Amino acid sequence: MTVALTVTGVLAAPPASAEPGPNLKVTATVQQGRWLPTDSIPIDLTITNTGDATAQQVKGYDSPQTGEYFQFAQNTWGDLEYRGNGTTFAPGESRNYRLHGSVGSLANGDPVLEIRVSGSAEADPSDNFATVTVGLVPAGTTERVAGHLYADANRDGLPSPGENVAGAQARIGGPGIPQDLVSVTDANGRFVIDGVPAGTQRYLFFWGLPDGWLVPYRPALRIDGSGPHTGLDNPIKRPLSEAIQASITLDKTSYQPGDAVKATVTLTNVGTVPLNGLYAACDPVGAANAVDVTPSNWGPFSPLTQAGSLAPGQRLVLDVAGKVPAKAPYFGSTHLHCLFEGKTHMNGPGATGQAKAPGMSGDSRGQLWQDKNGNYRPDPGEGLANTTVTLTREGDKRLVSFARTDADGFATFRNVAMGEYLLHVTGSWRPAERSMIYHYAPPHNFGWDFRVVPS
Ligand SMILES: [Ca+2]
Ligand SMILES: [Ca+2]
Ligand SMILES: [Ca+2]
Repeated sequence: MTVALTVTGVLAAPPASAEPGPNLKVTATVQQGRWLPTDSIPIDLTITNTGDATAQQVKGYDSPQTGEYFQFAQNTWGDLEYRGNGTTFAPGESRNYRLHGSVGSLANGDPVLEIRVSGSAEADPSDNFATVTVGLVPAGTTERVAGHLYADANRDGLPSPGENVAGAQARIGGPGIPQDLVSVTDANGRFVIDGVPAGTQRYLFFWGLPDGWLVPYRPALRIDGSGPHTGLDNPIKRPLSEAIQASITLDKTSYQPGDAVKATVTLTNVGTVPLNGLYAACDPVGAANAVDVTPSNWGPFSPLTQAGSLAPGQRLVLDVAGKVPAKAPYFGSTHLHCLFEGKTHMNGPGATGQAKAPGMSGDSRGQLWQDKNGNYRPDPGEGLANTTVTLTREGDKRLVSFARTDADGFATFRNVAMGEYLLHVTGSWRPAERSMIYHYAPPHNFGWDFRVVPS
């Protein structure tokens, strides 16, 4: 009761800041986060003008008190930046800011800093600062990292009898770890690494694995004392391409835009174990002339369901319906290119079915040059002049066009159907590298140039 009365009494008293004018007030908080070096640490700021006049030239800055140095990020202060003109706060106005910063190490303990704001004609500076403590992971914090290494020979994505990998080295490295920490896996494939120091970039990797096995990607471990990192599952895999043969054929050799395509996709499990969780990942580069296939047309092999399966020895033929995209003639061809992957598998096989999409043609212009000054760039005077060049089709090597270079080494092949071609040079020169021309219609076109060397 006494306390309550006292508090009421304090609140009822006239505030010390009763003077007229702008009167800024700041509060600040740091999120709890077990912060580590390289973390971007947020500090939330609320600035209020409790006065009766507009605050001008309002700026913010910090004053380190104790602990690790807290480095504010570039431009994090925004319109409060103390080297700028400052900002304004109308009477009663309140705004929130989120500042970011980081620490370089944990050695000096939690940073304690004062956040201060200043403005012109401030009525009462006594509440213009707030003190915050940034809660770092205590210096010297370590964790145990332990797990299981196994070779997923039966491709079920799980540890199975006989799959333990013994005698391999599990290693952890990263910034601030001068030498990798190492544990050799025991007969059960288990490893234990003690004393892994705190940090955001703690990489677990393996040496001495059996040949040809693949290690799935694992992001860096965050070691901040909150663990646990003691049950890490580490399957290694054979490439799925060893177990699946894949092919794709299209039902026609030539299509028009909008034509229906029937693709025959043949998948054979040439391995000895069942394969599950399979799916087709098509057109990985997003080519504008790739056959459009609605994912559901893949049935269980849809990338959305990832539920395809193949029994040992099974040969599965999928009829997959698609459509030729409008852009196919720009490239002179259309294709269905797919990788066959699986949820718990790595490095599946790829297959491509391709067909012509005729109808567009145009000029193809480029340059031949000899690198007289050895800087791997065409320079003035390096063009290969007055030389006959020819184009042959990539597939059947048929000659489709010829041209002659001008004084600067430029040649133009006239009215060539869109597609891929090989360029040849007559006489005593030849292209230094494979001279493939990707002759596509605008805006997918790009010029070409080839360095030549004596043949
Ligand atoms: Ca104030
Ligand atoms: Ca297994
Ligand atoms: Ca040059």
